Amino acid sequence: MSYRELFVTTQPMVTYIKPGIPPAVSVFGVPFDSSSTYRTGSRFGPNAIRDAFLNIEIYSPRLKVDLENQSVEDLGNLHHTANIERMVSSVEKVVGELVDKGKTPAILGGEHTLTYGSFSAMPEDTRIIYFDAHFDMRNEYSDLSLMHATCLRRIIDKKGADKVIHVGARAACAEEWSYVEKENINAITCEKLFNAPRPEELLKEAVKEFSNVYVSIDLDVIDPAYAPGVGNPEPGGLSTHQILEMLYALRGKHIAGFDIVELIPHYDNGAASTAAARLLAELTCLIVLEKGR
Ligand SMILES: [Mn+2]
Repeated sequence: MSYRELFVTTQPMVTYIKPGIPPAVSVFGVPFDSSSTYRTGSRFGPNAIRDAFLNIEIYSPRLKVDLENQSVEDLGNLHHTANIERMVSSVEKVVGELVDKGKTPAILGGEHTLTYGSFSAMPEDTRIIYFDAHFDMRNEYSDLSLMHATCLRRIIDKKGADKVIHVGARAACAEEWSYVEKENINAITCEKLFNAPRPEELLKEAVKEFSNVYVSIDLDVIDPAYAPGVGNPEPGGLSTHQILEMLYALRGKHIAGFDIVELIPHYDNGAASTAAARLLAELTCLIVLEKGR
């Protein structure tokens, strides 16, 4: 053993490997925020989530999985670029390579735009569960056709509306609401969620027929009272407890990959970053359970 191994840490990287146990997830960060429409700074999100993750308990009493006994690998962050197409194409290539190797990508944003790249690399039978306060289904915004307010629209253009389950909408322009209706998109809006006795049952029902899912979480789906550090805060959202219940409803599904996006540490008080870390931990535990480890 060297002094480096004894005294020097690689944190905030969250790699820890238990001998003989392949990594449950392969974490990588996408420090990209060049097309943010309101507050910028989500490029600082990935390391803030890592930092929070290193400071929460990673035993899940609910799922009875102890991540201390599992392996997680952290690949680091994507090289910074301000070019949207280049970022999206790099994400698609990295995710495609991970999927080919049988690994499960866990992506930390950065802007939601990255999901266009990551979901493009998913196998054709994968459905996306898109948690967001917004629909992200504008056709164009800020003179851009691919950016974080149009991301899901571009995914639908490419993969089809039947691939999408949207959860948590409460803020979108009139054109997006009519687009959702016209395309018959499965949207579990906040209005539906808050009128259901057990909101997580709505998601359970929506994914009933699907075995492979990709989970994309814009932290603004959570109410700003619980997660203030996001790019486009929107009142009237889920509590942290409610989104966790939604994730537990996915127990038994094959989660092919996931992302947690739009954290802006500079507007946060620690609530959104620890919520992101908790979501990272619980999603990883669900993956461990599904892999039967
Ligand atoms: Mn959003």
